[in-house]
Amino acid sequence: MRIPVVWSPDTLLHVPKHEVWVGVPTPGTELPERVDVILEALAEHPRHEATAHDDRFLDAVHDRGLLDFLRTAADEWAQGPYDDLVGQDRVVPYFFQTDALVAGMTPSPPAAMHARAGQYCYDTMTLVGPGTWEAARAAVDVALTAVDLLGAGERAAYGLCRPPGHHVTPLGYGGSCYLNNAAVAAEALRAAGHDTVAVIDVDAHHGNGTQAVFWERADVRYGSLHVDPAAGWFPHVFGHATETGAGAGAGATRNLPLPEGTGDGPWVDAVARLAEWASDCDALVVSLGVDAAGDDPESPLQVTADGFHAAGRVLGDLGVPSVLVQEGGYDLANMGRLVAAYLDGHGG
Ligand code: SP5
Ligand code: ZN
Repeated sequence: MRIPVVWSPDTLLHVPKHEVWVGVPTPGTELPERVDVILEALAEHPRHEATAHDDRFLDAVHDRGLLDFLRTAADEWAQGPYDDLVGQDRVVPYFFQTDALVAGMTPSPPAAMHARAGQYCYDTMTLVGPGTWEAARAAVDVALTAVDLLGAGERAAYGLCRPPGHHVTPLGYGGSCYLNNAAVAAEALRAAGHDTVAVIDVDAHHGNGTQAVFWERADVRYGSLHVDPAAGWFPHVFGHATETGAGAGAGATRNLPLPEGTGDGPWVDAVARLAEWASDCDALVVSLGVDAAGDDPESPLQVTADGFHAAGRVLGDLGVPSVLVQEGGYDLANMGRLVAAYLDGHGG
């Protein structure tokens, strides 16, 4: 049985155009064409269009301030002088209210839109434009529709979420992500009666957002393997092995940072360690980024299609209901077959 695919045409509405990196606009990497190449590679899989869901699980994951900002930001930006003045038609923060700025004082809410952006966005690579909110919200519906398919009896379902989500914290967005699709899926699985849910994140980058959402929770575990942030990789300040959760969630977070250049053998071994750690969970969310691939422009890991197939096998063998959520992966020429390889390994 091939794993059913959930998608939404609205996920194509987000067109990042640029990322601003070290002050320089570079071409966007998280492109709408990612959806096309994945759908093409999964042409033989049953396909479902996402259905609309209310905000219940989105509200469980994110603060209203972030949701309201993202929903209105593009329109408010368009009313400002930014396009006329400097030709910028996307929301790009330039001012960040860090702890270092605040210095223990109580800041007032900024009036200017170009200052407000930095209240929620923690990098300069994650631009908001017309359609960004609609696409991000559609990606949440994709994830929730995949959860629904498990309720209808499927053993696994794949949500072609775009934009991705694992870098989004309760209050902050970044890393090409706007809403945390995997975290929303985990909340929905909990509400559907699965007592313990494991989110296993195989994206090349640490999912600092998902970790933050469940940091003090024992009922949703977060395990990730990723290129070592201590070697200089995004998200830079999180993803170290010493981060294991806090409070009720002490021990419910697990991080396996890997050296640059890590290939199939040790990468699949790390997936197996996370699988064993999660083996007593009742349901699984896989944050399925495929940017650990050798040809991917955004990471130095060297995983092949065989590695993704083996990872699917290892996690599928846990034998629990599984929602697979697309995260990163930017090599348009190869990423479709990498997703297909993982799904074939995981099995229905
Ligand atoms: C979901 C996901 O995989 N997000 C990863 C975002 C990491 N981006 C880090 C970008 C670092 C600079 N890249 C320069 C590329 C120039 N276009
Ligand atoms: Zn990534």
